[in-house]
Amino acid sequence: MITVHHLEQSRSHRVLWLLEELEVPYQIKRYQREASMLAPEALKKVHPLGKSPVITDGNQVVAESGAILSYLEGKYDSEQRLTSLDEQARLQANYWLHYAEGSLMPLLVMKLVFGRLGKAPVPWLLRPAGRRWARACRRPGSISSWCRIAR
Ligand SMILES: N[C@@H](CCC(=O)N[C@@H](CS)C(=O)NCC(=O)O)C(=O)O
Repeated sequence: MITVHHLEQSRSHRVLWLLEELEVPYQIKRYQREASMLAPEALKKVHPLGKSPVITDGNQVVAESGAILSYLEGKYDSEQRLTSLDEQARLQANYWLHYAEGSLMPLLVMKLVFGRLGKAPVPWLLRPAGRRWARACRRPGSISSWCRIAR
């Protein structure tokens, strides 16, 4: 039986979505974030990365959401319901699989971080500077292109 080590508000949803689509039985082990928003130490006992998602499938442990999706597709989509035989379509699917984590996610994380610069738990004395920096990032043509894209 597959176990999904699921951290609240995390990329683990990518894995749950695929398992549902493939109609593969699984169980969920839930983890709560620490006050710091980091994953609890318990996740390091499953995989040294200590992040979610991670799955166990018998003795096999697989971490990294993209790697997990590839593993599940390879092992559990034997009827090729989600895997296209067409090479171009497969390349496209692979592109989007890696784009999500490799290119899109860093921008979304920056957006999240910039959005919090002016708020607690940033010390109140630093919040005005944080807000100014976040505003500067939102102005067209400002600071750097990665900032603009993250808006
Ligand atoms: N590239 C990894 C990222 C894993 C990751 O950063 N997961 C976040 C949740 S979405 C996490 O565990 N955060 C808590 C922490 O970093 O301690 C993946 O795609 O699985």
